[in-house]
Amino acid sequence: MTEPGTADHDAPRPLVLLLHGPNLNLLGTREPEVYGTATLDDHVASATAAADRHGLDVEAHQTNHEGELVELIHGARGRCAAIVINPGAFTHYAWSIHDALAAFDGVVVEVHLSNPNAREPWRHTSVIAPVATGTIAGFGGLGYALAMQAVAARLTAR
Ligand code: CA2
Repeated sequence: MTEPGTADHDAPRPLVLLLHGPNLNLLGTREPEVYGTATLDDHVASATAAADRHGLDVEAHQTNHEGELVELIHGARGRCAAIVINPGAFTHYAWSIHDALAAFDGVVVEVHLSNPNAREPWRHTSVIAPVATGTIAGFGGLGYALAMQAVAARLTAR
């Protein structure tokens, strides 16, 4: 039996699904003034390291296809404790991703490298935000570490 307030080292670690949407596979190759110089692999590695420090495991995927993101979100149901998602431009119009996330019974963190609200008006709408537990935007790659910290805090509070 585990004493209250102590870690159960035999318990399975919660799994976080880390999702990236369209064009984010190009990170590090263009627009460094907006998105920085780190590659997607760099962000996944630092997010995974941050998650590990919080006792979380990570499964990461990137896709340029809306339906594939929907399938990945469905596959998280009953399996993952949280989803951390940078939906890329799908953020601004993909209601199918909104609906899939609404059917996920866990913590959802929306992450953006840039601050879409400080950019073109069409980026100011997020159809993901209403079904996210919270949103982290504008802090570059640090946003993923902050997201993992937020997931761990939310899971502990449950
Ligand atoms: O700031 C973010 O993380 C975004 O989700 C990035 C999306 C953008 O549509 C959102 O408004 C905000 C775009 C990602 C495109 O990334 C590229 C990276 C390098 C080269 C070309 C595109």
